[in-house]
Amino acid sequence: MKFAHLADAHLGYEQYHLPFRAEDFAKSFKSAVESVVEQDVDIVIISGDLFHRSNPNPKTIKQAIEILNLLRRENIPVFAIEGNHDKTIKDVSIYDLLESLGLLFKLGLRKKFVKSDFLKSKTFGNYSLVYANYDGLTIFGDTHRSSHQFKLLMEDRYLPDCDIVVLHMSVKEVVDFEIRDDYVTLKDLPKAKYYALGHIHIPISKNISDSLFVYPGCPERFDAREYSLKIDYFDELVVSEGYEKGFFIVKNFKPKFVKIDCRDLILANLSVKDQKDALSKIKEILDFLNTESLLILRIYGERTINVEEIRAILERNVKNLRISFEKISKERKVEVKKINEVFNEFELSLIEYLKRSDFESIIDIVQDFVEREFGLRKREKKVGTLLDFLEG
Ligand SMILES: [Mn+2]
Repeated sequence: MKFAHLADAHLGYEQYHLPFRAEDFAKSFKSAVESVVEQDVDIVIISGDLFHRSNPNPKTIKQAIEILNLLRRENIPVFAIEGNHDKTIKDVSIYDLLESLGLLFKLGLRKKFVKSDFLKSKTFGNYSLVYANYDGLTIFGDTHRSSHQFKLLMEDRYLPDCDIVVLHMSVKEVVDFEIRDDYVTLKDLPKAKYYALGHIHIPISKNISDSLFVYPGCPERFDAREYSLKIDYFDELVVSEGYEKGFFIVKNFKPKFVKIDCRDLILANLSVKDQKDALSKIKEILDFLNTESLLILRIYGERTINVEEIRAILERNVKNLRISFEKISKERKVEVKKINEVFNEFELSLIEYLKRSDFESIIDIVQDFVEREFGLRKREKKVGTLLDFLEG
């Protein structure tokens, strides 16, 4: 069995309010699907966020129909789930519309029982859990849910162990950078051979105890973190390559990443002394730009600079420029004093005393310390008075 695994196409996303970016997202998804058709796969799995919004405009819907039609023409069934961006609480979602058109099969909980060539239903309370059975393989999945809701549903084992499970969420052990939103852990998931995941926009493929956990990522550059190239110019010029974009072809449960060409998104961070320094640094980074690229330029400096002059130079060299200037204050020298320059002898001996761990509470320590230092007997003095004494 050979399948393609895609996710997070985000069709209709006018990044930075630029209409041509929505075209880019459609182009990248189309290139991915064209590449899928060439690879002669049996099925396609889409792990959510096919659209950027749950109510895409007619133009975006038309793009989706035309692209998915490339797969239908080849009789390649598409199994999909809704992501956090394109799910809806309304009765009919955009996925239901595409399903009516025969362009995909939607997996997950529904009010109605479904049975067709590829789809089966399993009863879950008042709902039906719609899953796929293809070539003897069971493919379960569901719409994006909060980790709280997902864990509650999994307490009742709503998703059973299966061959492939399709989900749109962050799985903590799979994502090795800090997750900014909700996540689940491995123990929350059903057992499967292949976890067809969506939601994380950079490609990740991990093998954990004989199971594959795969995020294909977004086929376009969704935000500045997904740069193609990063230029840092503080003391010296440092250029680092960014992330590849694409999807996975999985043959006999072995995933292979397929790269898609998309527009460059270049992130540049510059620290400058003055306008002259800024212009000379800008001149040096021109070689890394191209007239089709998006440039996000962040300039940091102690003195205000003429951003418009820089903009005029760069605008000729890139497709779109986003430029920001942030004034930074002079580096403040932090003097690190030695402990005996800060505290007097009495305080130092108190600190040493506080480090002792053989006392039950801080009050015991203080009582004992005061008794030792000043010869006061703790039985004769109340705790409150002791504290008053210390504060005074
Ligand atoms: Mn997404």
